[in-house]
Amino acid sequence: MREYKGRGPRRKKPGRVAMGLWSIAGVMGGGLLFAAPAQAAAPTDCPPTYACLWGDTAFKTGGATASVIKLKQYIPALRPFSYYGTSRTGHDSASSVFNNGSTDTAYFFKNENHGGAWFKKSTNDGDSDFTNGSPPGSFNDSLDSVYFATLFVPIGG
Ligand SMILES: [Ca+2]
Ligand SMILES: [Ca+2]
Repeated sequence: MREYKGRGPRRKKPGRVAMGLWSIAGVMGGGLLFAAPAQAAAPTDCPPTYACLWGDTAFKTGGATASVIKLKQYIPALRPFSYYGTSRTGHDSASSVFNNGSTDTAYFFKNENHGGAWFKKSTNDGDSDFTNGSPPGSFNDSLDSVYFATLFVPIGG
């Protein structure tokens, strides 16, 4: 409706325009429906604005989704951190991650201080299983630092 007012009374075939808009809405709706199964829902224990790591696959550590390491900015070394409620270190142990941040891509590195190989996850995206061969492959039990893009972006990132 707003668009009609902006374009003024000269337009004489509002019906056709309306159909065009409906067609676009239809295509977008179909695309969203098609994409829905591929997009992971944020795990409940990774709150908005955080990136999260778990020691095991399926966003769990020892069977608990609440047993998480989470960050809002960066963790230069995961070694001193342990998954919530456990004594299990974050060093070389994460097997699933999720970026539930608001805007920033999160970067996950094999070495401390953003060193070594890395992969990234945009907001509302994650990987539930580092061991299944799908990207990011070869990162299982190897992560040692995590940065949101406002803090560090690697070359090529
Ligand atoms: Ca693990
Ligand atoms: Ca490592």
